[in-house]
Amino acid sequence: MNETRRAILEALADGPVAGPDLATRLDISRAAVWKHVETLRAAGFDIESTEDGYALDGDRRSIDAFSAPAIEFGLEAPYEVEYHETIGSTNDRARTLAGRGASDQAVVADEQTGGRGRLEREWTAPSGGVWMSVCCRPTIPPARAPLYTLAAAVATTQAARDVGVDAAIKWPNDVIVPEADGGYRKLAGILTEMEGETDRVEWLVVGIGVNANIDPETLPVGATSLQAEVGTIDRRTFVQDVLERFHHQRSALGSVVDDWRELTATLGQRVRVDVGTASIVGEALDVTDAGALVLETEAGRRTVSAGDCEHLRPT
Ligand code: BT5
Repeated sequence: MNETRRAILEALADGPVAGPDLATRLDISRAAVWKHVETLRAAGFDIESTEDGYALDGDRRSIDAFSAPAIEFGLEAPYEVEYHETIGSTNDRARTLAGRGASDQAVVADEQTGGRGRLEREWTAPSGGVWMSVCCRPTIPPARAPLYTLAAAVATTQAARDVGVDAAIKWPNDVIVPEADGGYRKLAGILTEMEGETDRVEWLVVGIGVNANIDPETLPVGATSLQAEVGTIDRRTFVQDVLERFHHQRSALGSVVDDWRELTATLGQRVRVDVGTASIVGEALDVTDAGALVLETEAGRRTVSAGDCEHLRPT
């Protein structure tokens, strides 16, 4: 966020301040103060003109806006946010920014017109969702990159639980809402892309797509949304929660798998994992330190590092 606007918000968080006082404090003209306040209002900040000056409710939960300054305000994680009403794919945009050297940059959109899933599958992303990609430049070998995907799945599941949704992780990266009959609906998906060499990651883009305030009728069969589960949510605080939790996870990569195990619905299930042309059926026993799934099959124990996993209903 623009430094002057951040300073104005910080000043107002302590109580009302008169325009001329703000101008003196920030060493800018009164007209400039007025222009910045108008920009903040347009971004969704509820700044009133009172007898005592400009006034803002300092509680970040009271700001009902979905925009870059609103998401950055009070965000306790070091990400810069770029917001788009509509965009092709936030992952594509984050990749472009990563190619230009960006780091710790989040790209957030209300709607995507060319959202992508894994293996170039289509990702349906109408207005009302949380479509977000975070670009990072970690100093890790490529073999540890899948931990970033698990970290995003953990963060998203925790944030969904924070708004009251009984979410769980389906290996490796789907956030689902389990149903009483053993079935489940997909709430969110994650797509991680990276560039690097054999021993070093150059950049990682972690794409997180959450069906937030969306009618599931407009989504593919088998999908659900936060709105369908618990009603309309505040996307601004939800995104802040995901970013803060993701940051916490990526700062402690050694414990990501343990947190993932706590939140998964896959372990203990009979599953089918499609790995390219073959399918493996077995009981999901555990995940390795690198996030690969360990299966007990009729032919013995197998470990798969990538694939599409389906929970099979008990026979
Ligand atoms: C994923 O792929 O689950 C990863 C989705 C990542 C989307 C985010 S949004 C922000 C960022 N920008 C992007 O362009 N992408 C990322 P996969 O496991 O391959 O699942 C894709 C399959 O999920 C599709 O083939 C559909 O069957 C289904 N699907 C598509 N849209 C969906 C939705 N909104 N909700 C639930 N399921 C959906």
